[in-house]
Amino acid sequence: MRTQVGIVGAGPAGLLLAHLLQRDGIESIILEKRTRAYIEARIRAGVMEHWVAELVDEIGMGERMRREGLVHEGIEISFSGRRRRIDLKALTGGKSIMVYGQQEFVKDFVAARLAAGTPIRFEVGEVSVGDVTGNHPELRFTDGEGTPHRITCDFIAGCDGFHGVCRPAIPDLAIFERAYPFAWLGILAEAPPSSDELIYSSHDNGFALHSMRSPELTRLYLQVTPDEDIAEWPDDRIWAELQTRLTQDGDWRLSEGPVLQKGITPMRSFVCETMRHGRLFLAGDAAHIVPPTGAKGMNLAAADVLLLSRALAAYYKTGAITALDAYPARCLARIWKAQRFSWWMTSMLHIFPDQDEFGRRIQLAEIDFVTGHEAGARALAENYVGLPFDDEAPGP
Ligand code: FAS
Ligand code: PHB
Repeated sequence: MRTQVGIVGAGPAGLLLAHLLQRDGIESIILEKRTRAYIEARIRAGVMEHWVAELVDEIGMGERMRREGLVHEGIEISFSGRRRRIDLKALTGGKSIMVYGQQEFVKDFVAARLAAGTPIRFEVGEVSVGDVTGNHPELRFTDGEGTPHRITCDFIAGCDGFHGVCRPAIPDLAIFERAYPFAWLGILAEAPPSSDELIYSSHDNGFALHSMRSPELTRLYLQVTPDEDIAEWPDDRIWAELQTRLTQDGDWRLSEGPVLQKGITPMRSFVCETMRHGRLFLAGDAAHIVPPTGAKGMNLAAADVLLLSRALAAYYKTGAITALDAYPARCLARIWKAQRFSWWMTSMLHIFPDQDEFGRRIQLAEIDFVTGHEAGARALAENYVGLPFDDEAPGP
């Protein structure tokens, strides 16, 4: 087989990239190791930055998102027995966030890609990346019957997530990482959201988050230890702890309901600054991981592939390689700002095992400043809705 851009991974990065490339007349093939049903059922991110929702509209993919997604103009932060609202819209000149589950985004884009004729090979095995230093790198894989195949490409996009095979195919990686001394236990509950907006809560017992997926589905998270055993958390224990941590101001109760899904997500910050090797380009979680406190994961993946699609379009249109050469630096300028914001939100709102009383009071004072003073609130709001792209980012 032959294609212009071989894409490994049918997550948000790979699917959005294929869509953007096709708009510029660039063909691609997507290799995905899981089944279509699996990737469309995987519960992950929930919050889209303002520009991502606008991009989805602009590329003609916004119909169901606008019908079923929830536009939020603010978030709330609960601490020291009170709850304060951050008015995202007022603080950012009219921007908001779109609450639309990642799995819905994936469903929409898989359907659109298949309808447009982009080959998505599901349930592939043994994917490997050939020599990418030449002009026609190869992707090798086996299909569902174990038959080996090769795809000759002009470029390969490694959109295969944190545990993929593309990053390891790059020599001499420059990696930066930090592990956090806690994880998130997340549940999806068949219960109407108890508030119209997201509530981030910092309680002496630990962090909790109230989010949602629809008027019928609530998405909730609890800070737990990094090696927590989900078997130790029956539904009634989860609800009791969520009630304690989220109902700090006393007169508010969380609506409960059947727990449809539960899981534990580790918390880490990770950046691989080597986002390119020859004609292999990494995008999304293949290159970086953020703690989900800042709701940046999926949004960073979208930013990477927007920049990559523009660079590839310039190459195919004029043969120019300037934007391809500048790709890592331009992505990393945004990635590190999202890493800082995610680290800051995580450090401000979670209880650390080695934290003393002084440290807790500093945290509460910071939350008080951020929620009670415009300068602090604006800094949070601008990052939360998505920073403007840094057009003068460093790069060749
Ligand atoms: P993805 O990991 O989504 O997609 C990679 C794809 O590549 C997958 O479909 C995988 O099956 C495939 N793949 C991997 N190896 C392959 C191989 N060898 N061959 C072929 N295909 C291969 N972000 C938030 O903002 N908020 C959240 O609440 C949140 N919760 C999360 C919970 C979990 C459990 C995880 C793991 C992540 C969460 N994230 C969250 C982050 C998440 O949303 C990512 O940022 C987002 O999925 C990134 O998209 P991709 O880069 O496309 O990677
Ligand atoms: C979610 O709805 O899954 C969600 C929202 C905000 C976050 C993390 C996760 O910071």
